[in-house]
Amino acid sequence: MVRINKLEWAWTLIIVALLAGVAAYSTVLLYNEDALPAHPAEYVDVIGHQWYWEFCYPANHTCYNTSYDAATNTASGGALWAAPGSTIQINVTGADVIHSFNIPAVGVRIDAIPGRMNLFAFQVPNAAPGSQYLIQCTEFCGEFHGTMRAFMVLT
Ligand SMILES: [Cu+2]
Repeated sequence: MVRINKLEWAWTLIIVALLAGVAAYSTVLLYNEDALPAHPAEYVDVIGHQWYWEFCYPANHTCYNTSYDAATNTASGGALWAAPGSTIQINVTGADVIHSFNIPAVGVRIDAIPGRMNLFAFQVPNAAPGSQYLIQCTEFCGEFHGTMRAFMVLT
């Protein structure tokens, strides 16, 4: 029969306690990471379509379809307009297939899934009004996936 001495018990229990502590701490952290702000500066509904982004502003009941021109790397028709430094909430969904809404420079990426609304909040960079941040679909969604782009424009 194997005898476990006091030292072995001690180091086993210390490790178990450490791991339990790390697990509890990171669970709370991950949970809070997804928490939405109580009063975001604005709400924007983001809808992914083959192959363009639609931005809706519930506060003034308007929607804009963005059209991207690859030749000039510009977009017209609409944008994700946001105030510098503000915290905004985006409600992201897909109209046809799965897309993914990504603003690489800001570290925002959230899937746009038909039949599902993904809620996400982030802080807009505190940069000069007029600054533009590329938005790119990052879930392969068909023929023109590569040019499924738009811009976040600071107002
Ligand atoms: Cu897409």
